[in-house]
Amino acid sequence: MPSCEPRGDDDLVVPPWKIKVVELIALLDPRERRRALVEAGYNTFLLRSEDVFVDLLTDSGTSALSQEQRAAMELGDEAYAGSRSFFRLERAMREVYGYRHLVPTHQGRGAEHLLSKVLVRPGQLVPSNLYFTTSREHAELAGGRWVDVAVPEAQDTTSTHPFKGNVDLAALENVLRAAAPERVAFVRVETCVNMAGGQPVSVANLAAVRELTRAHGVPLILDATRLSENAVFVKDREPAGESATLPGVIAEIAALADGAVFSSKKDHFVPIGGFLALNDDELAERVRELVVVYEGFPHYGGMAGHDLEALAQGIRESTDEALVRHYLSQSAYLGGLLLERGIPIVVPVGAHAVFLDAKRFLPHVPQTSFPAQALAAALYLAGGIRSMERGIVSGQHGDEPYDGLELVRLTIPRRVYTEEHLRYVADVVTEVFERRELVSGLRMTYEPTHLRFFQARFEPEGGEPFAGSLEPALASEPASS
Ligand code: PLI
Repeated sequence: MPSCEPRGDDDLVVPPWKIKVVELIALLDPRERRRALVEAGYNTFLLRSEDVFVDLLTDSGTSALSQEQRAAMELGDEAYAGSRSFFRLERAMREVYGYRHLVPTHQGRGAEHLLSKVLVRPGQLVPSNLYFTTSREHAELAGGRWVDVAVPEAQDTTSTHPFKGNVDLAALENVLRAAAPERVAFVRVETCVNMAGGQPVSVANLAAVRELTRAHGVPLILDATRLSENAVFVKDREPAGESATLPGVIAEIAALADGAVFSSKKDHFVPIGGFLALNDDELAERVRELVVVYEGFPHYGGMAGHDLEALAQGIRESTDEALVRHYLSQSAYLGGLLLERGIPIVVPVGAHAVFLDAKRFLPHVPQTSFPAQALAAALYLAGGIRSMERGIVSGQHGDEPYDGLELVRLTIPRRVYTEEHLRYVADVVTEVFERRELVSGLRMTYEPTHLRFFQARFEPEGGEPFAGSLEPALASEPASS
């Protein structure tokens, strides 16, 4: 039962917002869903949004704007240079995160690109708590080599470690010791590690990473994309966080790093935008030299003036504890429903999504047959739910063998869906779970060179049975005309 304050881990918090504008959605009939899925090559990225009922592909750029953000957008100063909107954004960033320099970019990967261009030289290492797809790609395009230094629990979907986003300090120290300082480009620590299930990093761990990087003279850069949620986990799970305010913990985490990359499409509730924040004057100058080549003038960096305004307001809203707690309670609630029904998910439930463990969900599908991709396709077929593969398709690196996490992400957009939607999602996942033996694997028919998960295409390994076999589950729905 929902409450204003969460009483247990899985309790929904009553939303601290009400809905003013709605977007209608509709569930296609089963035959139409099958047609849409086949046209999309069994890749949920390639579905049209109008063919989706509940869209849990991503929390990126899919939040509802607040009335304050919309009002602020009216003030957008579209001057090419010296825009008032830039200075309002800079003020908001400094107030909340405390960094000296702000370089806006069109979204997070724009900031990753600039960061890699200025910090990574060929052959240098980038140690990180796991990886994010675009973060690793940019470091490697600049000639760097990604090194995973996450704690082993990050890869264990059943471990209840409260901070599975932590860095393995011994592993990091080994990397730093073995390499001369100039061989390490920077250490990257992601808050609420996306690919591990949205798992937080503790302040104690981050402080220890700070010490190590300082001792070895290597910059420490956060991927602070989901910093607000991480800060709430710190408040709830770390003794030092208990008496602190949410803005206090956010500022404390930010202060432990030399700079941060933000995809503002998540915590900052904007459809587009991101930035690189830095303390070092000279580094910031070098980034500004590049931003004009790749993004735009340093006072807009690929965003419109009204985007800068929505982002400035969004940064402030991301420190509102009631908003962040409600958001976290939605993931916890959905995860709780699935756990009650014996469905294998990543525990503890993380920040922005519930992650189904496809290896345990579909034990009969070998990883080489893309079980998470197949499961994401089955969820769409069964109930029009769009989710995202976060397994071998996203994670496999070149020709290296991959036996890592094989997850399907049910990602919750901020301020968008209600308890009824979440219950519907849980029911559809349950239905597929009950008929899981009918889901067969896929084979890849088209593989793009870069970030293949976005546009790869698949077909069922066994011809048609995959699509056909789930249809009995849909017998209660009206037949298509
Ligand atoms: O999608 P961008 O370019 O604004 O941001 C890239 C990016 C960087 N870091 C992290 C941790 C991300 O999660 C991230 C983007 N994530 C997406 C698109 C997602 O669906 O999770």
